[in-house]
Amino acid sequence: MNRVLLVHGSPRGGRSHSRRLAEAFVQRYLDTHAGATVCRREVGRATVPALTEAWVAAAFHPTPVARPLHMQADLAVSDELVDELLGHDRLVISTPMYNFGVPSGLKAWVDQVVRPHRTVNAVRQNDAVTYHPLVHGMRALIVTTRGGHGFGPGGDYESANHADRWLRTALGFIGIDDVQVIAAERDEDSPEVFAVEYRMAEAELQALAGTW
Ligand code: FMN
Repeated sequence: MNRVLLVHGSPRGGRSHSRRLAEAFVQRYLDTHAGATVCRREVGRATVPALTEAWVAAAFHPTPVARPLHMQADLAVSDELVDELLGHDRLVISTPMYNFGVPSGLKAWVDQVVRPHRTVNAVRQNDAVTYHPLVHGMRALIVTTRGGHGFGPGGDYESANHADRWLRTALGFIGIDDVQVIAAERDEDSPEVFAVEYRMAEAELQALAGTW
């Protein structure tokens, strides 16, 4: 228990606000949970392969144990990322909002870990298919920053938020339903205005860390 997988989505390093907020949260989490561990997965500054035709054919093979060797090779990265995810029980994702969604590296990571037969099962009965999530007992936190404002619950631009809201949907699809989102907005306003938002998110994260 208390094994944290920390996934960083920003292409920015030291300048990244979402990364810094998430790192501070995890540090506090480690300080308040004896025996807790953290493993970092970089997807913003490292290349996660986009899905290919070969990947789709291999992942959707009807009988996974009968996959030929070349198909197994096509899923090697996905298998590594899925194994890593399943080896943890806490998931922290840091990400900026990019063009109303998430940066492409984080999208690619999600594509690699939403895996038929491994993290979600599609069960066909007569003409209909139903989906059964295969990830159990995992809790997630999304730490996000945005240049604009009003993308949170009840905000004027909530419906334009395809970042953390989409992440919540995709994670729920594989069984990660316990998802919290903490955001700092207005990064594109003045530094003083953003600093207030940042400090509020920081305080919220620090308070959450002890009980999460
Ligand atoms: N902010 C928004 O509110 N909505 C957007 O759609 C949006 N798109 C962006 C696209 C790009 C390519 C960049 C560089 C920034 C964008 N921003 C947008 C601003 C970032 O979300 C904001 O600066 C964020 O704090 C950056 O996160 P980081 O410091 O962790 O890298």
